[in-house]
Amino acid sequence: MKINRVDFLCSAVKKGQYPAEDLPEIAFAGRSNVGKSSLINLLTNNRNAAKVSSSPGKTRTINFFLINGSFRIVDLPGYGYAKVSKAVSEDWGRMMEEYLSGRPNLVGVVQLVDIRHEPSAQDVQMYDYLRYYGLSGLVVATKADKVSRNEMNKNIALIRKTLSLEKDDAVIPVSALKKTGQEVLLDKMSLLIGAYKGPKEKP
Ligand SMILES: Nc1nc2c(ncn2[C@@H]2O[C@H](COP(=O)(O)OP(=O)(O)OP(=O)(O)O)[C@@H](O)[C@H]2O)c(=O)[nH]1
Ligand SMILES: [Mg+2]
Repeated sequence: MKINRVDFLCSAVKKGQYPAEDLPEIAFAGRSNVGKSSLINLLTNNRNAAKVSSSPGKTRTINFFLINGSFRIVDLPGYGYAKVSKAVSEDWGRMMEEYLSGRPNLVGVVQLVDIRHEPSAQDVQMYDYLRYYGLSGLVVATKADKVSRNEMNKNIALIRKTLSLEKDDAVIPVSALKKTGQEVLLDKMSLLIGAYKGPKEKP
């Protein structure tokens, strides 16, 4: 799959602000500063599609992007940023829960982890949550340019073990800096979109 068009649609903090449920969506989750926005810019080949910043906690809303006029990429707010107040982190939990548990056109979530570190307790919690909702299976290890090939293999094995991945789950190393790994991820995303059969029945 190639992305040749990206349109920013809207930022939302609650359901009433989401776009219609008419197109399949793939969301990106991960701790603050892991590189979610940078990855979206890499995939869409657009340096400014999503805001990237050197100060963590930049993305505080759920941001919807229309891709090739046919599906959406959703940039979720990051977790694990120590400096946010209790009120902000409660808002975060409510916002994520509302989106992840109640979006019938969500086909999958790409979980991002930093290739340099063992996944944190919150990463594990997030991935378990995705698994519970049937949204798991695709993990991206970001900032692959920061490790040697040797370390890469070792760290990917650690990521697989810590997140208790199944054999069929993928861990894809990517680098937004070196622009590597995006084709493999786009192909996986294309499979998810292709398998979409319309919105899930609401319970
Ligand atoms: N070396 C390197 N740096 C990266 C890469 N991807 C992102 N970064 C840097 O990591 C920092 C955070 O990137 P963002 O894309 O804003 O991260 P985010 O996950 O969207 O962060 P929040 O919006 O705060 O949740 C920025 O300084 C990026 O330049 C990468 O592949 N390699
Ligand atoms: Mg961001």
